[in-house]
Amino acid sequence: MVKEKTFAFFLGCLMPNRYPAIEKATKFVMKKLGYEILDMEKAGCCPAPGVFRSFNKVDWMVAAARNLCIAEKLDSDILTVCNGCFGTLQEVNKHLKQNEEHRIMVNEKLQLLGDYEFKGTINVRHIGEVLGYEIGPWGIDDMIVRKVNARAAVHYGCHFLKPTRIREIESSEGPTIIEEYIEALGVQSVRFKEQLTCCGAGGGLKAYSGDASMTIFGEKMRNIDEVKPDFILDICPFCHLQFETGQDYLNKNKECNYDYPVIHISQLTAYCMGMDQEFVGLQYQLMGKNYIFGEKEMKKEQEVV
Ligand code: 9S8
Ligand code: 9S8
Ligand code: COM
Repeated sequence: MVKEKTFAFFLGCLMPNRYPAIEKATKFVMKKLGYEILDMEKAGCCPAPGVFRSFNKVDWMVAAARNLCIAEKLDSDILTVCNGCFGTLQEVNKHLKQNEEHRIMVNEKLQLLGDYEFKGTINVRHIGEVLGYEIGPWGIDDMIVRKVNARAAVHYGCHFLKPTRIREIESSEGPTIIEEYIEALGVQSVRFKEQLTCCGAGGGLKAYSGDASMTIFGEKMRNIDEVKPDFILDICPFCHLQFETGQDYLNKNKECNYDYPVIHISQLTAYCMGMDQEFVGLQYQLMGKNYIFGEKEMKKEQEVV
């Protein structure tokens, strides 16, 4: 039996290396909501679905199963804050629970790595659906100490909803889970053209071809810029990286002039639950940019209680 209100926190690669503030914000939020967050010692890369799965499906499953075993030993469901990590871990977990032949094969290989055996006792969750469905906009009311009156361009990314038959969250054609959730934080989502397409980073594209990646991203930014949001909200550190560094790239190389703050759903939630801006990491992300939560726009905040 998995422990109630406890999660094994799967960090992935990007967040601890590039965005520790997202990690800190996530822990802050989950603690406020009464959850215990456990470290997954010796966890490795998930490994990224769009990259490793394409090269070798067996190795991809084995490496993912090893991570799943670490959480099984903690008797806890996994919490991820990254679409890619969710994509891999949720899919391999479901697949190995159902496919005995693959489970036996993967377990044989796991033995070579140490004391690991996939049993299929846990589930894998993404912060977007934990906040959006399990806790829900209705469940955070008591914890909210300030709201942000601002308009956000919500970027879902690919692996959170797709493939829908495996994710089983909601339709990838017209999702509303994140929109409805952030409304409770005072944020209005503004729809933009081609909203649900890729940010251009995933599937190894950013590493393989910076040019192709920036072409896709450039179009995304043009569509976002058309509706002039106050900030961009994401639910994935890899999309986060693309939106942050990509804007700088377009400004330097394509004569653009973007300065949209990029905020992960954990950071936004932590801020509304009272975490200091300094720790939420926003002062870093918004440095020299459009200070949504900084002095310039402080009046946009609304103290609720
Ligand atoms: S791990 Fe290694 S590259 Fe990454 S962050 Fe999220 S997807 Fe999973
Ligand atoms: S979109 Fe397409 S593959 Fe992905 S989830 Fe995060 S990075 Fe941006
Ligand atoms: C993106 C992960 S979040 S991957 O690059 O598609 O594997």
